[in-house]
Amino acid sequence: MVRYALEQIGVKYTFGIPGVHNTEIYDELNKSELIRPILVTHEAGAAFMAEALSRTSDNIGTILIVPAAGVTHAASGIGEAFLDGIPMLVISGGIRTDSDKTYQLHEVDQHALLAPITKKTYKVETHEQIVPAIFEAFKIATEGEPGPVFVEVPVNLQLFPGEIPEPEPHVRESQETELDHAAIQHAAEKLYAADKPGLFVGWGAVDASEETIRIAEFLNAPVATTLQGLSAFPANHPLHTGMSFGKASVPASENAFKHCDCMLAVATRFAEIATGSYGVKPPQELIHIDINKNVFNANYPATVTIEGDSRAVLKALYKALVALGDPKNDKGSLKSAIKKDKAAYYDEWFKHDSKDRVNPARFFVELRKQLDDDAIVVADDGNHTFLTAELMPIHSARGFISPTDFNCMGYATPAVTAAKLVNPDKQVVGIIGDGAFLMTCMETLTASSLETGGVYFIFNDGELSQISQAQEIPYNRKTCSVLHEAKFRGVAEATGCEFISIEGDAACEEGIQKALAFAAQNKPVIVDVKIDYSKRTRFTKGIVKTNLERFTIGNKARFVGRALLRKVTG
Ligand SMILES: Cc1ncc(C[n+]2csc(CCOP(=O)(O)OP(=O)(O)O)c2C)c(N)n1
Ligand SMILES: [Mg+2]
Repeated sequence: MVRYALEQIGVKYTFGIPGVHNTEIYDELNKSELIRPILVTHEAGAAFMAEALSRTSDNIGTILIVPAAGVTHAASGIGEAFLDGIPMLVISGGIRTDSDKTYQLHEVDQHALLAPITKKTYKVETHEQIVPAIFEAFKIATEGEPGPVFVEVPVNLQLFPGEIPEPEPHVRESQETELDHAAIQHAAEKLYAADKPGLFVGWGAVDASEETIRIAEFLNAPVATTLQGLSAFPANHPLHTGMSFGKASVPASENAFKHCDCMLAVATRFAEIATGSYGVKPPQELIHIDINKNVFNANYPATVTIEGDSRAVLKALYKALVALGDPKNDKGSLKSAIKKDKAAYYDEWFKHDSKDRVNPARFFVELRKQLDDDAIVVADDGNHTFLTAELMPIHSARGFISPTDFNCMGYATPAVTAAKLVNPDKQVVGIIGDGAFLMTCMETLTASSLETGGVYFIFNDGELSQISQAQEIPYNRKTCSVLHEAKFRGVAEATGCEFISIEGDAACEEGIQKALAFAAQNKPVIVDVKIDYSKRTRFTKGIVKTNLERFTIGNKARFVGRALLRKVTG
């Protein structure tokens, strides 16, 4: 029944580890011609892989795990999918429900464990419930704002037969909703009347780039993205400015949005990262489109809210705009100002002396040069994420993924493995902090077993930098954020990956070339990049400033006082 249901909804891979409560399901999947069950090294990796699969393909990421211990291991990736709005099916075995014994192996309330990080959980009680539960789980996982859904299948239902009627085939329901045409007309009029309109787009608009481009061009409006939505608007478009706007954003964004008088925000929740710790100030005229109405007015008040799928709403909005008159022209030379600001930001980085280490801007310029437009870049969570956001232009929709609102380190290594598995014809590269790599690096073994050629660029700075940088000024010490040196060549040897070391700027071109060449032969490659982190990102500088400004005078004095004291006393 489980195999039938998963095949019906089009699942091609499951990720996980077998145990006594799910081997019957594994045995069934082994017989399937449509589904390949994939063995991982840790269930956190399985969940991150499923999450990345959902983000980079039109399929749903599915994990098949043991109860309790598998569930808690996988919780990191399930939580990421939940807070980032990514569909996922979580299937686990369950303890026997036909036994009068307690203290069974793996006996905990899994539903209570998963309730806060799933859209819904199901515990099936009869054979007959299995197929409908999985179909419903799929529907809930993919409708509205997507997310993970959990289904527990007790092991006795797997072990022993039962009589049930022939199950129905799966029919995918249409998710079209009525559009609020009055609100769309209202939004069009406000945007058209604005002097300096601007667009801010998130992950939910990732499949609406075409519509977003049309509107941006019609209005001659700058486009900023969230971190998660980095690929929702092509960075090589002349109206693209960068991640976020305001003081935690790159100069192109900060300047282009400085006098913005009407903002069209699409599929963003104005969450902490995207707003630079809520340091942005959207204009009073804020038009907010989202599929989840709970995000409206949550952090910033909106003048017009439009609930719905971003693509459908943007299509209608463009139509309404065109009916209002001619496209706006670039009289203020917005595009040339963006271009100039972007070039100046790179220059600022090039001028920074990285000594004998790799200058992040040099690395990313070289990487961009060598990657195809449709390549997929996967970042983990840390300083490297914001360097990627600021210095690596992403050219295609779904061409960038990273753990965002759950913000879970360890995401990128398994995510590269899965993204490459389901996109064998695209280049897939990870930008992975050394600390994050240490958490899940064994999923490069999974890549070896699958013969997938992902590239794992480790930004090796020896620290948990996003944290150690924040510790530097207030504490003048880096408690627990300096890593013990790891020899990543050894990881490559252990997992059967190729290994390349990039020690300075001069080695970038050849190192990247070699890595992509190995990858093209389906060999996973670990690249140890001796990166220089001595220059801060705009994001880090911006959020530090914003957070300090928000402190009360008393707390500000306490923090600044301690920092000064520690500077003197060491
Ligand atoms: C699971 C988890 N643990 C801890 C953190 C807190 N944290 C956020 S960024 C960061 C540093 C990451 O270090 P590294 O992977 O080396 O990346 P870098 O910042 O050095 O680029 C830490 C510890 C987190 N986000 N997730
Ligand atoms: Mg690091």
